[in-house]
Amino acid sequence: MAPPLPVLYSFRRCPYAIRARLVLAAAGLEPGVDLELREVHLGRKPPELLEASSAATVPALVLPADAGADPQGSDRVLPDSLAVMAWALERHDPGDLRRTEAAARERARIAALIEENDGAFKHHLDRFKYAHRHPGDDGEQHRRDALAILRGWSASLETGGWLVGGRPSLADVALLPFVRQFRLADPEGFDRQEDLAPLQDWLQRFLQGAELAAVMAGPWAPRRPWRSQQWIYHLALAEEWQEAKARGVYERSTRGRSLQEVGFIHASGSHQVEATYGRFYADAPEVLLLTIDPRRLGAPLRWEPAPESGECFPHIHGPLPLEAVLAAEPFPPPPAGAPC
Ligand SMILES: N[C@@H](CCC(=O)N[C@@H](CS)C(=O)NCC(=O)O)C(=O)O
Repeated sequence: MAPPLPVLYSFRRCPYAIRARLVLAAAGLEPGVDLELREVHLGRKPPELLEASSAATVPALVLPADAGADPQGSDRVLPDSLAVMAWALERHDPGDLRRTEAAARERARIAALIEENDGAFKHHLDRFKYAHRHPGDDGEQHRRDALAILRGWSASLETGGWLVGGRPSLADVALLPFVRQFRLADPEGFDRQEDLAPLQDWLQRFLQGAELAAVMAGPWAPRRPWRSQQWIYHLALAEEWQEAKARGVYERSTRGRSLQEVGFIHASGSHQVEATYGRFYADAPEVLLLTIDPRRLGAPLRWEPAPESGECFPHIHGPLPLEAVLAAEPFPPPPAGAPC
């Protein structure tokens, strides 16, 4: 069997995820071949991401344990774009994006630009672009503050050039997706800034280049949680799940029957969900699929045969604690929309 691929949790238009995908591509790592690319719905994060990374932001790269080196080893998680980019370039940096051979001052300049982008520029960008999320803040002032930073970057660019040392560096790759996002908030306003001509040219080359087009194209896995054999699943009526959340514990066994009546809570393995839904829930109004981490159950879990078919199903012999439920999602999942 082929060894599992690293998994990149991503979101198509997230600037952090875009820069990670750009650098992975620059390092020669191809989605679908060298890594699995999973498009995340940020409002319904898959349990695997929640489990892997406490920040649960994208991008996050999960590197499978090296079973050869350490049979007991566990997956390694790179929880943010900086870690993903560093890992990728550590493996292969054909364009010397990190400037390993250049003067230390170039590397310091790269680090300082990324820090300014991820700190002050992102701060102003969010408060200008998403002004409605920051009531009381002066969005226009944040736009001016962001523009002042852009002017500084523009002044350091020769027309047709790059931020550090006359050829592309990690600073360009790391900052461009954020400047793209700033422009998208008000393209005409951005293009009207005559004193930003070198920066506009730098951005346009990026927007029209093959690298960006490649990382914005597929192959994307659909936006829904990925089933995993390590979890078990339970179909719940939305109303009963809401009640359980209010009470602090879930004690329904299956549709129309309680834990007290049956003695255990019915559940399904990852391969059994659709059939269970078809047998018992297809005509129910609002159904949720609960993804359950068996390690967080207080009660015993036993795989036991169903009397009619003999097929084994997981049974939870006690109440289901809310903290064992990694996700509660409408089932069947709503149709995947176009990534925005
Ligand atoms: N410092 C992180 C920031 C990543 C980040 O904030 N990503 C956003 C999407 S653009 C996210 O995942 N937001 C979801 C959340 O915060 O729950 C990095 O460099 O990767």
